[in-house]
Amino acid sequence: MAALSASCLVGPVPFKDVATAVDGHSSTPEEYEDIVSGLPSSTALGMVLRQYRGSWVIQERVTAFISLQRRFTPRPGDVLLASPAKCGTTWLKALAFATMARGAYPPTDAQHPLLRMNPHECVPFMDELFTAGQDARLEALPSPRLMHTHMHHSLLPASVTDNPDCKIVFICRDPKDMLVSLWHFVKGVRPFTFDDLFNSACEGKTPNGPIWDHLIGYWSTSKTSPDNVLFRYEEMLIDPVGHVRELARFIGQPFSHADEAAGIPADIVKLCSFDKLKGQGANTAGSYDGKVFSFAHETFFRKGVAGDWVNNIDARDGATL
Ligand code: PAP
Repeated sequence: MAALSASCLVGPVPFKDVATAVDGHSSTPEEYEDIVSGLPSSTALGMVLRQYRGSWVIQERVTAFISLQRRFTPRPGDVLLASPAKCGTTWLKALAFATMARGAYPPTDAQHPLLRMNPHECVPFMDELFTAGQDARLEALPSPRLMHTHMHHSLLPASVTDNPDCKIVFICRDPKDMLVSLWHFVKGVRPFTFDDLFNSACEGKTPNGPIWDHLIGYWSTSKTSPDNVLFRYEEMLIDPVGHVRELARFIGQPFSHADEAAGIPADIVKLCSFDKLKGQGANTAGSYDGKVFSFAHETFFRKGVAGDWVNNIDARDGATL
């Protein structure tokens, strides 16, 4: 599809349609490299991690996070999705995009973007764009923008966290299910065992670890700030329509009586359901190609259930898969 011209659009638009029209590249100041080399480091799971402001960050991402903190300028209406890895990001991206963009793209539209592209192509991953020096692509997006990060809350710039015009939606999940999901996701491409992963996670040394600090950071702000909301993957599975309503309210686009009468919330849930998305050609083929990692689109869809850890982790001994 031809790249969209962002100037005449209302967001969010499918990121992939706009991104190809912009080729922003920003260099990393040497000063950032000096900061990275002075940080504590640890090798875990075949990766070099740096401890940056309490979080273990993949070395290649640290300069990106510094750039993001210093250069990212939020706009009124921005919505930031946040999550640890493997907690339901793909689903939340789909639901948030379908909810925010329902005016331009009704969820029953046969041409809906989520039927032709992976949710990660619809909603940009800020950490990767700053790592790849492609953050100018975010500037090309029309407002309101919908974006995603795996960063800890404590690493986000104050211009985002102290900004009532910028909403943050965090999704979390039982860490045991998260680890099992992560293991299946990376096992073909990473040289470590599940025991290695489990033990590293218990030491806090996974990318964007420790998991508990990641959760507590967003959980506590969700309790104190009306601009932060926390969703649990397990609760979303039980009541997806209720969560879509809450999401729409939270971002300031509540469903009208007409939307409800037309069944829009249920249609969004149906469009973004595990089975529907997993079966789309855009998700059975193609790949996500980042500067640090590449993954086939199909690997973002495995089981989509809660509690699968019982089939994978021996509760008496900890981990073995
Ligand atoms: P990411 O961090 O790489 O983006 P993320 O989407 O957060 O991954 O998590 C993937 C999990 O969400 C997978 O869980 P599982 O391994 O336990 O099965 C994946 O199956 C699940 N998932 C993906 N899409 C959906 C969906 N539409 N509904 C429910 N679960 C989903």
